[in-house]
Amino acid sequence: MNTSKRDEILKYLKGKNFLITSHDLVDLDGFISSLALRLFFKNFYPNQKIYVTFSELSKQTKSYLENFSRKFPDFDFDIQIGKESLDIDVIVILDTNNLDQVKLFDKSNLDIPFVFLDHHLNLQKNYPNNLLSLNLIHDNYSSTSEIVVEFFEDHRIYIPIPYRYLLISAILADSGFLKHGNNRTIKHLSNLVNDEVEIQDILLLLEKDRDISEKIAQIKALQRVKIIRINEWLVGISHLSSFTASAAALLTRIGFDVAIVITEEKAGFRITTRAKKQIRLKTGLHLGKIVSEIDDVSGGGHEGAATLNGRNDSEKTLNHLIDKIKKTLIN
Ligand SMILES: [Mn+2]
Repeated sequence: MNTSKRDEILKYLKGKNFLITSHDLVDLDGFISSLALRLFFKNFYPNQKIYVTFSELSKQTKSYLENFSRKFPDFDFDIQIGKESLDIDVIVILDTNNLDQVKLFDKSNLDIPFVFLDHHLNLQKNYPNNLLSLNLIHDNYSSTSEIVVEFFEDHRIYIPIPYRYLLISAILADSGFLKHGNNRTIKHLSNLVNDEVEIQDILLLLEKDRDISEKIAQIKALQRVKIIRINEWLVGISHLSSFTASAAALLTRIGFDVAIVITEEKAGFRITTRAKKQIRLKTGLHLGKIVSEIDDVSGGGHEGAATLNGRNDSEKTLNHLIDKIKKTLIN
């Protein structure tokens, strides 16, 4: 499946210098899929310049990398942070198809062609310089890393051990330790595991130590939560200044079917949403679609997890969001 599309991308990039990047505050999947994709292309195009640059790493990515570097002290990440590369012909953007989430470039003057490889809902934005026909966007994959693994599988290219650790980590992290995975996810993992890979070591690498500020944030989110009941479903709404994703996840763990956490920022606001699987299956709720349909904000995501960013009236956007969720739940 999609072999020809992957080959088209490969062909297109031949002879070009390019940059691989991902969304801001890059998570493990964005970070690792970028690294792995460069490794793949280096096999074919050893003489082309291939850069990997991110605007900023997320806290979780940083802490994972500390653990990883202890296990593989000689591993050279060879990445740049926050620096635009000059001599490039193309940009490959991983793990998002929303330019608003890419902070490395000013999107208003992005005059270099670019292509998306992503597993979020296709927003079909038709950006002027997007090489639309080369986009590889599969919202039925649980991670971008899986999309990248298939490049290696097409050409039976051996993946070195450290990269196996990285890719398995990314797939586990993004699939919520298989909660959002499918048979294909397990097949990919099984291809990545070999005798030199210890899955228990990988689980250790992925362990996050929650610091006290995160614990306080989660407790505050609980103190502030408002409950809306719609038939048999519970929607929880809270607000926080940081750790919104972990607070939203917490709310769904303690009993809310949908969690909404608002954060006011200097330049606007952000709303993080999560929905449990059961409510999605029974009602067809798709948070990614809902947030992409709200006016005057930019948003995207998956069925069960989506984020939106806005500038002006957070109250109005929140009401709009709740109305849309209600409509889905009542129908
Ligand atoms: Mn991802």
